[in-house]
Parts: sequence; structure tokens; C-alpha cells
Amino acid sequence: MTAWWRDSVVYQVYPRSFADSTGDGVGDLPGITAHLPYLRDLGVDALWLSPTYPSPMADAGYDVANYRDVAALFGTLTDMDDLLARAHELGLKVLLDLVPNHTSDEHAWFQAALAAGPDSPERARYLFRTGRGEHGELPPNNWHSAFGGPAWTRVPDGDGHPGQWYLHLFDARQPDLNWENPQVREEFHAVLRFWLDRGVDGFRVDVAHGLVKADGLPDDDPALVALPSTERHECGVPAPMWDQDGVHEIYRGWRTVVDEYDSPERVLCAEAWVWPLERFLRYLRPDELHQAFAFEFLRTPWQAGPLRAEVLRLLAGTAAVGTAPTWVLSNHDVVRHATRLGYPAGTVLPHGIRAQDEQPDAALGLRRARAATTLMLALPGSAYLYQGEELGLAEHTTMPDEVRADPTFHRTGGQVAGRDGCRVPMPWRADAPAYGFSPTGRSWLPQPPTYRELAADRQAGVAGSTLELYRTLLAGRRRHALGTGTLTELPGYGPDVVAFRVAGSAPVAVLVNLGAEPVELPAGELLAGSGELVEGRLGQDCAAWVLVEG
Ligand code: ISL
Repeated sequence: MTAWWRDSVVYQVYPRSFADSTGDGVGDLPGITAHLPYLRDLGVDALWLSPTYPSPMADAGYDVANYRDVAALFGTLTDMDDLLARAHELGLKVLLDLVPNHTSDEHAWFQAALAAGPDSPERARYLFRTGRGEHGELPPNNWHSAFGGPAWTRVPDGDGHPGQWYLHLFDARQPDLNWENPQVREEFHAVLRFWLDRGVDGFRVDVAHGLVKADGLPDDDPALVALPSTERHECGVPAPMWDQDGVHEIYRGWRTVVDEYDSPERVLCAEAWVWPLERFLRYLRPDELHQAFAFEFLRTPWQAGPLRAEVLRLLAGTAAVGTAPTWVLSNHDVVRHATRLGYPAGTVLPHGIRAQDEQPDAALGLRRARAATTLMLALPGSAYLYQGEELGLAEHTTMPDEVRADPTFHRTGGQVAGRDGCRVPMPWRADAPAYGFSPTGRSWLPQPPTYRELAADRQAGVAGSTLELYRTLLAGRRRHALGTGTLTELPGYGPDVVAFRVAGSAPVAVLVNLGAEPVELPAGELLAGSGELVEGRLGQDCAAWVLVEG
């Protein structure tokens, strides 16, 4: 029997913004539990919760102060147990977000490290170093934080004078752990067990490519060190802080722990921004992580050739290591695909969009986003959805700077808008306060007025709505076992058409038309379409599934 995760559709819940049960304007665990039937009816197999641990929230919870509890803002451990129990009752699996690269500066270990001083065992759990320069006044190396600014912060010594520096690949409030230290390794095995024993079905692994750093923390190439992190990965020159060979031994250890829990099987999914493909596939070897997000698919421009090539490339690559791809189009770190695709193909988007930036063509973006999802959900492998994409939510592209919370915005002195625009609270009911997100109408980030028409209650049961399209696709995918199917190219279509035959329990033709010329559909039953047909033919930026003859 195929393992459940091989073809599962996982829905990412961003807890702050899903559903607020208390009225404080921030989503919480009881809010999520109350909406689990919605997820069951949508037709997903599992949910992944972005972090809900106690945290000072310097990076929206990706700065964990205690790995074995729940933040009061989100509820209690009992609320988590209730969520797990209810989800399982409804046949939904639950993944948590594990953040192993760094802790919060409020974690007891970091506080102890500050108090203990240089050369102590407490500091050896992190990456403290003496600075360069005559008085140690310069950072130990030239690395940059992924959020902007230097990757090092200096702390005072016991006598109040400037002392050592510590490494943080992200915010200064997210000190990197030292994964060469056996205590760190043991601690994370124990954390995995803590949650697996409570019934959690797996973990998404944050920054999975970052845990091990090159020996001696050498300078990065000065010409490359300041590149935005994705470009730094792509440039083909190995970086001393990412994708080091030593990281794989850690995952082999985790796999052993996770494999002790086999009924049901538990899963580990890597967030690993790693190029080229051969390096990426190493994370997916049979004794390492089960899944790793296909970010290269997410980044593929809306053009038939590149899309076709990326699908085939990733299917072949993952097959070579005995697994299948993990497709994704949106998450809490990237501009939502309904907005991304509303720009001309190949536009290099800034990290977040502001009112003064060029605005997307919203209708075009939504049309293409629906087509992109129609393609994705037909593909063999697993797929991750990000909350709100099933409503066709766009990025909030005109949010006032005063309300921004992403440390990227603040660390770059406002140069980079950051990720708040994709993290806006969900609209559930068009006519309720905060569109049904919160009983008091409060909302930690403002919702744009366009969310009203997109509210879930406006779309449920409405033929042709984005919500109903997702439901149709998810039901069809399940019925025809597309996730475990085999994919071949369908011959006979022009260069602007992506055309595949996916043979699950029955053969389904999947077509995406990226050209201006309408395209004839193959004979068979039309199972789903992302847009209206033009005289029976598939229009531009539309996709369809047709159940074809054996
Ligand atoms: O490529 C990158 C660095 O190599 C980045 O894209 C990085 O992997 C990404 O920003 C990591 O994101 C994750 O960890 C961050 C957190 O802010 C994000 O929300 C989370 O998804 C720090 O924990």
C-alpha cells in the first residue's frame, strides 16, 4: 500500500490569521478546531500548522522560546490535544512546524548562554565567536541575515563591556543553534518524541538546509554574500551557511526516531531552498526526509515551456530517489499566486508589494492562479495549499507600512515590504465583523475590502467559484487516484499548451492553455475547468481535466 503522505494534499494553516475565537484579533487553536469540518469538506488530507509555540513573536512564532508548549496567544496544550483529536476524528492528519535552525532569544538556553559568558558549555549550544579587529569590534565573518543587515549581533560581557558576537541567519532575536553540539541533537530527538507521542502526524522542517555551517565559519564570497537568499542559492557557488553535507546525518537520525512511530506512518517535510536539483534530491533519500517543497515549481514563470519542463524534471528527479514531488504554489513567505501571476510572465517580484509599486492585474492573476492549481492538483505526488488560496485570495498589496509586522520590513529600513501581505486574516462571512475572522471585528492585520466578495460563505455552493473549483479538483483527484498516477506528455498540442495524461485509477487529460488561440479538448467527460470554455474550447490562461478513454 502507498504511504499516506505520498499523494496527500496538505493545507497550511497560518494560525494567527485563520480564525479568532477569543476576539483579540489573533487567530487561535480553538478557532482552527471549529473550522476543521470546513477542511474536511474541502477535501484535503491533512493540515500543517505554522508555529504555535510560546514565543515573543519577533518573527511571528518562528522564534521559539519553548518547544514543548503552546503560546498563550493561541491557547493551551489541551487545546492542541483537542485539535488533534477532532482532526483525527474527521480523518485529517496534523503536521506541526519544527524550527531547528534557531531558537528565540527568550529560550532558556539562550538566556543561560548570555549569563554564562564566553567559553561556557551554555554558549556552546549557539554560535558565539569573538569579533575581528583589534578590539573584536568587527563581526566574526561577512555573512548577512536573510532578513537584511548583518548576521551577527554583539552582546555585552559580564562587566558590561562589548563582548562576543552570536550568529543569526535570520532576525537578531533568532540565534542559530550549534548543531555540532550533541545536546542540541538530543534535544530535538526529544522534541520530536514529545509531539509524536501526543499523536502529531509529522512536521514541516523550517530552514532544513541551514542547520550545519561550514567548518570555521569562513567568509562568504564578497561578491555574492549580499544577494537575496534565493538568488544566492541559484548562483551555483556553494554558500558556507546553506546546504552543507553534514546536515544529512541529522535527518538520518530524525528518520530513525520518526520511523519508530508507524501506525500511522509519520512524515517530515523539508523547507529547503536548495539548487541544483541533484543537491535538493539528497534531502529525499530513502533514509532522510519524506518530502521537500518544490519551490522551483512555485517560481516557474507562467510560460508553457518552463512549466512543462519543470514538471517532467521534478517527477524524473524524485523518481530516481524512489519518491514523488511535493508541489506548492503559495505559502506564508511568498507573494500569493493569485497576485504573482497577475504580472507579466518573468517579472521579478520584490519581496512583498506596496501601494507605490506596480499593482497586479487582479482578474488575470486569479484566472491564471485557478489554472495553475488545476494543473498542480492533477500531478502525481503530494501538494500543499496555503490557507485562503481556495478562496482565490490575493496578496494585500496596499497595506499601510505602519501596520507591518514582518522583521524583513524593519531590518531593511523599510526597503523591502516583506511578507505581511500574504498573511492577512481569512474572510469567512461577507457580512460579519472582520468578515467572520473575529467575533469583535478585530484583526491583527487589516483585511482589504476585496476580501468581502471572496468570503467563504459567498462562494460555498456557487458553481464556478474558486472554492467550488478546489472542491471539485480535490474530489476528482481522490476519485481517480491522480496523486499516485503516472504522467506522460500528451502529443499533438502546440508550444503554448501544457498537456499531460495522468493515469491514476483512470486516465485523465490535463491541459493548460497559455496561448491566445483556444484549444480543442480531447474527447471524454469534462471533470473540471478553471474557466469558461469558448465554444467548447479551452481559452487562454485556462486549464481543464478530461476523463479520457483508456
Ligand atoms: O532561502 C532562504 C534562506 O536560505 C530563505 O528563503 C529561507 O529559507 C526562508 O526565509 C526560511 O523561512 C522560514 O524560516 C524563517 C521564517 O521567517 C519563515 O517564515 C519560515 O518559513 C525563519 O524561521
